[in-house]
Amino acid sequence: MAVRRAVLRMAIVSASVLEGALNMDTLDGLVRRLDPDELASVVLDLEVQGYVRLPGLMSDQLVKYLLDLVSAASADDENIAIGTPQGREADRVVYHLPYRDPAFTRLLDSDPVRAVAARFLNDHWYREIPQDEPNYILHYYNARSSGTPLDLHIDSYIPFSGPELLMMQIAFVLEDQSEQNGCTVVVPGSHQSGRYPDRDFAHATDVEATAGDVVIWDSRLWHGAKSNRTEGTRWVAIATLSRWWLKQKADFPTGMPKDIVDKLTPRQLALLGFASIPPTDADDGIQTKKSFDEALDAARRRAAPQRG
Ligand SMILES: O=C(O)CCC(=O)C(=O)O
Repeated sequence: MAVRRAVLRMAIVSASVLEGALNMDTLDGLVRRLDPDELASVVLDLEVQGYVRLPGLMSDQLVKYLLDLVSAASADDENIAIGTPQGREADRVVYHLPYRDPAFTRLLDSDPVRAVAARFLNDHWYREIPQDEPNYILHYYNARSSGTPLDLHIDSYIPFSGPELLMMQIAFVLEDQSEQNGCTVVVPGSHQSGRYPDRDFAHATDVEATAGDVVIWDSRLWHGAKSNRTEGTRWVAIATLSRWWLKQKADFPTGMPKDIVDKLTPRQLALLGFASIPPTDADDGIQTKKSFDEALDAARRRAAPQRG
């Protein structure tokens, strides 16, 4: 009887592991869609306020899966980055999330993220990829848990106003974030100021959020993060998406491990920059805009052997 129960338990466990693995392959059912009204309101908030919070976008199962990966990577000494700016040693950061698990890239390829990002970052003159598909790329993608306060800054490097933007941040909230544990802060409307931030936290609004929410901001928005005054962590995975022609801050086409590349679709590879690798010389061609098929070819040629 005990043996039968154990066998049954093992079968249930392996079925749920399998189910989890299958879901993780596509993220089907793990990220909720935006209906047209919600999408219109998200777009309006981004245009007017420069940021928006999308409640409950990720399922608990997905949040746990990603949080476990980030926590494990952060516990690993090998993860300490060279060149951490002075004064930022108390922050915890896990760099290059696409190298760690395909789910991080798949999340960026999920319907709601594509719907919002394509609206702001697609190049309408990019003919090698169909216009209803994304042609923007991943600029960098790290997970962050606050330590000391992060001054108000912009991520677009230069301030400018107008309806067009170059980059946006997509923050996947993996743990509840509050004023106590170092939540993101923003200055609503500052993306249209055309000015560098004044670094005065008094103007900023706390962006409190629950694990599973996604917060998106225009990279010109003045923003930062409060200090973490708790014993716990406040993990958020932040992807910066940019126009396809901006130089990436992480060289994903060189660094992506082969075992992960093999699990991604051509569209996901293009998102990592494999469709816009600069040619080395004239023999390599003169085209910087490539198709999904060419992204797949480039990925097969360039993928780095498995790390570790
Ligand atoms: O950790 C946060 O909430 C904000 C991080 C941030 O400002 C950034 O990555 O540019």
